Amino acid sequence: MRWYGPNDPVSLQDIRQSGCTGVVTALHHIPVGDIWTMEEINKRKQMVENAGMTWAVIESLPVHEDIKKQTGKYLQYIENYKDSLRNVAKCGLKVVTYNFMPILDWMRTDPVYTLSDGSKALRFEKSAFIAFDLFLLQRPGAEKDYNDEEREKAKNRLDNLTEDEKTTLFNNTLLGLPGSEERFTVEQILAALDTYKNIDAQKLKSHLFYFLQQIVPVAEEVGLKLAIHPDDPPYPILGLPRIVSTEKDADELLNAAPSPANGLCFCTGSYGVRPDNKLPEMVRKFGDHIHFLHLRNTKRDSEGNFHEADHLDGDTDMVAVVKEILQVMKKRGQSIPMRPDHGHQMLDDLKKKTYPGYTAIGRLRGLAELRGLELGLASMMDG
Ligand code: DNO
Repeated sequence: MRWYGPNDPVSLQDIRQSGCTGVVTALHHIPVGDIWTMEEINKRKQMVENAGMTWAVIESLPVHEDIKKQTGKYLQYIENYKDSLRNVAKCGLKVVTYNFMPILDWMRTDPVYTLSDGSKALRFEKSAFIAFDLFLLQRPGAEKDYNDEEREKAKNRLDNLTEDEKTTLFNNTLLGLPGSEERFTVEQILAALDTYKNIDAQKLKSHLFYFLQQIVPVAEEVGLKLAIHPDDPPYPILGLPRIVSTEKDADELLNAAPSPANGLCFCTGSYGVRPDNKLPEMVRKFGDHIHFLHLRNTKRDSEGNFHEADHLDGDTDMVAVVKEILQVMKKRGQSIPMRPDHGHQMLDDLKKKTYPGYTAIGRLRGLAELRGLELGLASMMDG
């Protein structure tokens, strides 16, 4: 499971009791771009080991915005990243997760969407998102990103919101950075978006490829595996390019710096939002380069909305995906670290304040189901 560190309301002991043997975590207190020192890494590693688990996977070693834009001190930040990789390897860690999404990480319009059983899920509602973009954020030039029908639906959606609901939508959408309570203000987000006005998908890709060509040889040399997390949701938002959304994107970035160290965090929840991503086939194709797995499920509707479904339910055929993963692990002769990504807020957790998607019980349910599925399938394949 993911652990956000000492401030996470879900403790290491909770995580251990859920059956985890390891946690994935990050040094969220270190400013993005600064070097992770061995002292800080070892301190965290010790905490995890004292709780009877291991820390082999980092999620995430964040990439500074200057690197994504190739502005300012980006060359220095790339050198810092290399130093962090070297330190991480010296401390015995194995996998480094990162993403290349401009400005924002994952985005949802509602972190407490109520399901029919009363539990709460993360949801992305297209009209609400467009209403936020056009009328609450009032992003310059946003109109041209949507057609007449989308704009009209968004206007109706806005007209049906109370002032409080508008504030909630605004805050939800700009939740921004996982692991922090930080939200952007309108001014901050508009200013940040403006800095990307001359960066299209092709340019952002070239920046990612340059970054990879710099860091992959270092990762390979020190025995680390890199795992890039896909865009969530897997398409452009707020006029920002998103370049790790499809099978083709993954193919291109792996070819930009060919090495066993250059790999993917295969997040079924993110890739799975696009019907054109065929997940079992992707696992088969990218098998040797999948260094970390996020397993979760989403349910789309015809309006372009999606919410996070139960781990074994939804649009992704989790049985088919896990079968392919087992084949890959057999072929490679090693297991791939996996975490149940996100979980519903349910039972006692409905009364608690936790990071959206990261309650203990919902993730425990997902983990238990996925482990059962894996064991069952593995024994059938062996037999
Ligand atoms: C969301 C997570 C992402 C992920 C980063 C990796 O819950 O899966 O925030 O950690 O994109 O860099």
